[in-house]
Amino acid sequence: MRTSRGRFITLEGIEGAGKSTQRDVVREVLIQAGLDPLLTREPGGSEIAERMRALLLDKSNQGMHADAELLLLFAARAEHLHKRILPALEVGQWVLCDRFTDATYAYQGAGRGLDRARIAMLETFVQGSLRPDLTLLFDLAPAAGLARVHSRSDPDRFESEALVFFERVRSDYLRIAHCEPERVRQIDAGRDSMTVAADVRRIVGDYVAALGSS
Ligand code: Z5A
Repeated sequence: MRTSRGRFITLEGIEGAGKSTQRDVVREVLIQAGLDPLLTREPGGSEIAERMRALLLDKSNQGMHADAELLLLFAARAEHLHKRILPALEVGQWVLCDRFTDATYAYQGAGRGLDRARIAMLETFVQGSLRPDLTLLFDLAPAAGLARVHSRSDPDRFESEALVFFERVRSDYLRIAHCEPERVRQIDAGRDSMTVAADVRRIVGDYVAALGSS
């Protein structure tokens, strides 16, 4: 199945919420619908953007100014958009991206305390009118998410933040979901992976079916 323009689906949530795990479920639903989605992530997703990601996650860059972090994220996003996301959407391919600009509002806006209006300005500058068509927000208590990722590996620069930082991030994600209920579908990620996957299959399946019948 091909539409004239591809659809842009994003996955959001705090660390350990299960985005990577559930990305495979979304991909499977799309493939079953005859689509061949581009899987990608932010920050990163293209060669130069991945180098910017390394700078952003590197724990030895602890002193990075919040404005520099914000600009670096949008610089990486510009690269990623022009090199991979837009070319795919333009030829009708669907794009499935692990995190996008909602993460910037949540982490840099609420987490770091940067002005939302400045983020909105950069969003329009870099993306024009492009916004995700569908966003799955995996909502989880930060203590539970951090316990999942800390048992996995050495924490990166973001994962080294205090619990209160992630509480602000989570609250802002919930604010966004409240403001845009059509685009952002909130999923309780505190349940076991199979139960979460059933919700993901239903939401994405319904979304694809609705487009097919419209
Ligand atoms: N960032 C930003 O600040 N601003 C921005 O604009 C953007 C990003 C775009 C990217 O790091 C960092 O960049 C991110 C925000 C910042 N902060 N951090 N850290 P990343 O891509 O490396 O990190 P992540 O996106 O948070 O990925 P993650 O830590 O891997 O989380 P996840 O993908 O949501 O979870 P997962 O890998 O699927 O699962 C984590 C573990 O939990 C794993 O062992 C699973 O087996 C387990 N898991 C998953 N689901 C479950 C359930 N349901 N029950 C029990 N255990 C589970």
